Amino acid sequence: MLLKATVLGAAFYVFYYLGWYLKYQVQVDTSPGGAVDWRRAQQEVVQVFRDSWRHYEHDAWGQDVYKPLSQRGENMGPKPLGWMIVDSLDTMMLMGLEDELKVSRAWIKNELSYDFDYDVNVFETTIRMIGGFLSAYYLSGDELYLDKAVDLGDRIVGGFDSPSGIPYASVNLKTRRGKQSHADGGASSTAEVATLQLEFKYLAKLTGEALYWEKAENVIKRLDDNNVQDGLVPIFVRPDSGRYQGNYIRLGSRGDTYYEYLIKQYLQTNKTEDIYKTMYDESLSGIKKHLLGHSEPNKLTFIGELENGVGGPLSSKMDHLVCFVGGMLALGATEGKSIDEARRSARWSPKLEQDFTLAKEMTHTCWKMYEDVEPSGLSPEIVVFNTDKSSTSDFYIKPMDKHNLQRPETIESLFVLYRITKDPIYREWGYKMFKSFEKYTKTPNGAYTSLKDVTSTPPKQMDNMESFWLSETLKYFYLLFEDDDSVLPLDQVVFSTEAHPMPVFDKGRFKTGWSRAHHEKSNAQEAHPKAQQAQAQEAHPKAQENAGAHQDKPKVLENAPAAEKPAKPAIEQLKEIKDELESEVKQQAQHDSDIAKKLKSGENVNKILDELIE
Ligand code: DMJ
Repeated sequence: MLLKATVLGAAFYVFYYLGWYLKYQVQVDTSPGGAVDWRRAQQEVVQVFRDSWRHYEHDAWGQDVYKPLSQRGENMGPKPLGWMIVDSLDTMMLMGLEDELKVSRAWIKNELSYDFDYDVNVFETTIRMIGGFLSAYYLSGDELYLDKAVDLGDRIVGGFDSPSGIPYASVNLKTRRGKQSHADGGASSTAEVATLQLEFKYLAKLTGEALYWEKAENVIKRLDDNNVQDGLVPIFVRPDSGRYQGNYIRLGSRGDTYYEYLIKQYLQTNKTEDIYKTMYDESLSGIKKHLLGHSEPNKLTFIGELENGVGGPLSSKMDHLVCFVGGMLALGATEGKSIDEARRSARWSPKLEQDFTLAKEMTHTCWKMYEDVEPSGLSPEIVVFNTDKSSTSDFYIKPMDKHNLQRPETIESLFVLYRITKDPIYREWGYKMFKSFEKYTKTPNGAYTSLKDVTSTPPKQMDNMESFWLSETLKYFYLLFEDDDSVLPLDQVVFSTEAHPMPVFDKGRFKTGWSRAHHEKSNAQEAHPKAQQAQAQEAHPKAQENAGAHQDKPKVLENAPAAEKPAKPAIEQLKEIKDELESEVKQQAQHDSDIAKKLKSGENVNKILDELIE
């Protein structure tokens, strides 16, 4: 008996240990051909979303701010804006969380109104709320979300009514009047005013309302009128004059998404608006020329800051926010195709290969900002790269910059790079990052929160969960572990800066309504006068309701969104216009000759005139 018990006990121990070992392997063996089951990794992400959501629902339902440690919430103004709920809708659709969606929709329908006296930030409200509604509408086709986007869009667009058309920092939801920033001498952030265009142009496309389109593109025109050196823009701009304020240049806060939305505007309208591509390319060569640095001892490529403008010294400080750059560069080089396909295409060039290499280098640097940080394996908000030859580590962290807000930029780049290259390394890095978030940002009661200090043991937590944890970070983790490339394909969908997917579309009746003042050659004169006339006639949303605004019907995710019809080649468009004009001329000639015949035959002149008037 004793012998049997000993043998059984030993066997049990061996099996138990083996089971634990295998489980451990699943968690850490991310090597190529290793044991990670990506489907399961994806379900782990869903579980983290669910837990985050469940606690928010329980502690702070409907409120804009969530404090997971003190288990309470609050609103930013007198009434809720839907910050958490609206920003999360498309992630829930993607993950198939029907129950959560149902409750959220009901709350939006019954509780959410924007008709109250409160100043909101134009940029944040656009990217999180309007963007959230628009992508929810795109994925579900549910009109409630479009109606909400239109209602809020009509309020926010008042913020563009400055002397220059550059939006003020804030706008009052009730009066729809813009308010300049209380700080920064009343200037707006460059990134903020130049990161509204995807949302307002898609809103224009869906409603036919030209005002959204014109206001949004005018901002880029006014910025471009400043004719900056090498496409690098200062981070503040004055809504009164449209002039830049100061000469601080960076791709971190207040500068970042200006560059992101240049290339994404080009992609959104199916590569028909070259003006944005030209501007993006200019900026990119400016970045390469003036902002790149390399750390010691490992020569990590970083993008630094020019506190005194072009020509001044390069600071080696880099915000985590800059980490979107890897994804942006990869998207710009390949236009969302796989790298193999892009390389085979006629447009591929040594310059694009160089852009792509930079994309990989920057993504690697951003991964190191996680991997090299002990004990958490999570990046701080800001690092300073060491460039001194004697350095023993690539970067250091200042005491005030040790926090981690569960930001998405690095995982966003990993997702884009993985989709484009299929190199498993990006998933492996991503999975390790995910496990670190899971381990260190989980609160004692199972919610998720941000960190105060990624370097302390254990990492100190902070009492706040941002909505972008749900709308961006977890969405990009989920997509990184998705095997099916037809889920939100990168050449058919553009992700907003808040990770809200919107379709690539033909701009149809809309046109690029501006050209670059300081460039001899006009980039944008493409619209036939007839097209302009048509656009003017269709300015009101209601006029559009039945006018094919949904020609590319939004699809639910199981049937991954289809591409819009590709734009017709210019030569075909010109032919169509020519045919149309010829037929108009013929009709007119026929008409004239009919009248001449009638007059000759002595028909009553007044009758003929009546007919003509009619
Ligand atoms: C988000 O709101 C957006 O990604 C924005 O572009 C930058 N800041 C946060 C995430 O870090």
